[in-house]
Formats: sequence, C-alpha cells, structure tokens
Amino acid sequence: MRIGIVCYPTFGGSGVVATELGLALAEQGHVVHFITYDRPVRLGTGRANVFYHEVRVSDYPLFDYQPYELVLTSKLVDVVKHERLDLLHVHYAIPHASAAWMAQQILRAQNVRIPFITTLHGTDITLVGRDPSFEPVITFAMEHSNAVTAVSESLRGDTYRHFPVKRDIRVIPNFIRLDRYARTPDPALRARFAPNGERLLVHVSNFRPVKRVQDVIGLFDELRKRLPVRLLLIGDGPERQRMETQCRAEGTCDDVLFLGKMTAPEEVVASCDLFVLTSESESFGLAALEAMACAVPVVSTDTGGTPEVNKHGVSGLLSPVGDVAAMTENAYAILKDDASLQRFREGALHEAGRFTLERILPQYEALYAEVIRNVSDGVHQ
Ligand code: GMT
Repeated sequence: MRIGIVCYPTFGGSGVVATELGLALAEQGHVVHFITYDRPVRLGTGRANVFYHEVRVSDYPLFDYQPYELVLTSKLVDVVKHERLDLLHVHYAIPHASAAWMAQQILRAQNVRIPFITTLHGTDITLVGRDPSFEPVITFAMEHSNAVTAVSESLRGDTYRHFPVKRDIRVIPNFIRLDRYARTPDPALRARFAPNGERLLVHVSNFRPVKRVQDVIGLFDELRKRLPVRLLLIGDGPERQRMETQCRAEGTCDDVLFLGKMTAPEEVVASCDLFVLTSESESFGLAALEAMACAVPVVSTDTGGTPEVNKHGVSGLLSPVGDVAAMTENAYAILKDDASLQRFREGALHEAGRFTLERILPQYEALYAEVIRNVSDGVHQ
C-alpha cells in the first residue's frame, strides 16, 4: 500500500506512535509518506520506502494567524495525486482530520478517490477538542472519516461522552517495539545518577499542566523521608519553572536532575527503578508503556486509559489523581526491598508484552485494506 501519514512531528506520544507506525509499515514493504511541518523527531534519515514532505506556511503580513490547515490541505492534495497514495492516516484530530476531509473533497472533484483514517490520541478529545471553538469541526471530521480509531477503550468512551458522534470507533492500542527497550541497567549511568546506591525515580513528559508534575515532586519529597532516592526528569515544558521553584523551596534540588528533551529516553529510563506518572488525564500513557518495556514498574494515577496499560499489583500500582500520600505509599511498596522491586519489574515487562508491534501492526494493516476495499467497492466515497 502507498500510505500518507499526517502527525505532529514533536516529542508527544501521538507523533511518536505515528512515526513508529510509519517506519514499521515501511519495513513491511509499504511505501510511507510523512506529511507535516517538520521532520518527526524519531524518523531518522535514509530509510527505505520512507518519504517526508514538509508543510511550509509562509509568513504573509496580512495574517495574524497563518492558515496552517489550508496549506496542509493543499500539500495533501499534491502528495496524494503525485505519489499515487491509496490512503491517508491522520494522527490527532486537530486540525488533521478536517484538513484530510477537505483534501478528500478537492480530490473527489478531480476524480481521485482517497480514504482517510483518523486516530484519536487523547487531548484532541479530552481537552482541546471539547472546547466549543473546535467541537463542531471535530465532530464533523470524525463522522466523515472513512474510519476512526482510538488508542484505548477509555478514549473511545470519552469520545462518545463528549461528542455527538454516532459512528463506529475502533480501539487499536498504542504499541512498542519490545526489542528496542530490552536493555539491562547501565552501571556507568547508575553510578552517575545514583552514586550512593539510591533508588532512581524517573518521569518523562511535556511538563504540561495536565501531567500534574507538582505531584511528581511532592511524591519525591515524601518518599525521600523513608528511602534514599533521586529523581530524573526527562522532557521540558511550561511547568518546568514551577517544578524548579518547588524543589528549591524543599531544598531537594541536588537530588532532582532535569535532563531535558531526549529522542531516546529509554537509554536512561532502562537504568531507573520506578516510573512516575501523575497525570490528571491520560488517554493511554505511552511513556509508562515504554518504561514497562524496559522492565521499570510504574506508579500512576488511575485516570483515563492508564489502568488499561498499568495493571495494578502487577506492572505497578495506581491511585486517584492528586493523592500524593497514596502515590508515595505505592512507590514505597514497590521500592522497599529488592524482592518486591524484582517482582514488579517482571510484571511490568510481562504486561508490556500485550502491546508489541507484532500484535498491533496487523490490526492497522487490516483496517487499511478494509477501508481501501470499501472505497473501491463504492461503500464509502
Ligand atoms: O501527553 C501529551 O500531552 C501528548 C499527547 C500527544 O498527543 O502527543 O499524548 C496523548 O497521546 C499519546 C499517544 O497516543 C498517549 O499515550 C497520551 O496518553 C495522550 N495524552 C493525554 O491524553 C494527556
């Protein structure tokens, strides 16, 4: 198949999933064209069957806001026609789904049929998309997609709850390439980050308010009263300053290390003992799954799709949003002795096995084939 993938090229989970999916499809012999405003961070260069088309929005002085969606639409029309694509797969509804629909209509007027699939990732539904300034467009684009998928049962339910959509939404969970995460802790890295044999906690995110990173710091402050621990923070974002202020106020900065954004966080996460995810809402929690694939247990909130990934008592422990005392108790229960930590490590790796590329990729390929068949049979436009 010849597939166009539209995504955000950033460190966010939706861009990571879209990129890994495209690369895996290309390895299967499909031809994959990425269409976005920058090279996706995990794309790399020189891969067979992989192409990248940059969407460039020129800075015309009339516009206070540059019309990215229109430029993306024009680019989609161009790439579909000239690369003879069979299908578009857009990740994150805003504004990709409506741009794909517009491109589909323009191409239809030129007698070119192109189906598109929309994959919902989370905040496009639970946070941003629900806003009345987006809702009618998102609802329309979902109804008119040739197929819609959601990355968890929870997100599927949220979509029906928050949007007046009637159509079928299929759950295809996120996935990981297990082989990439199969690493043993690096003694040099542990010596650097935990010089006195401390337990290493780690958090990876975009430090947006939805992640409640203040609770990561809060948990760390409480836990260090009971165990020697250090905290690694990977990523960056709007809450960073507040986090720094918080650990300065507690006098814990020497043991809290901000490592910044990383293209391959698993290189550090695999040497840690516990992953902490304190989000207010999380449609899936890809970062937690990546940690589990490194055999690192997870203490998380029990919100959204997280319980579908982090199995309570097996891969980690869950507690209500904002309950820092319960999170601290959970972290202590896992880290208190080597036997407990080892049991959770094994559980984390085992549970990650439910989300391997080998299990998930065929589900996308089958959906692609179905949608293309429906269009050629005239079932869909
Ligand atoms: O977590 C973020 O803020 C980034 C966001 C994104 O769109 O990149 O992540 C969402 O999609 C990921 C991949 O499907 C999910 O693993 C995350 O749970 C989801 N984030 C939220 O729902 C907050």
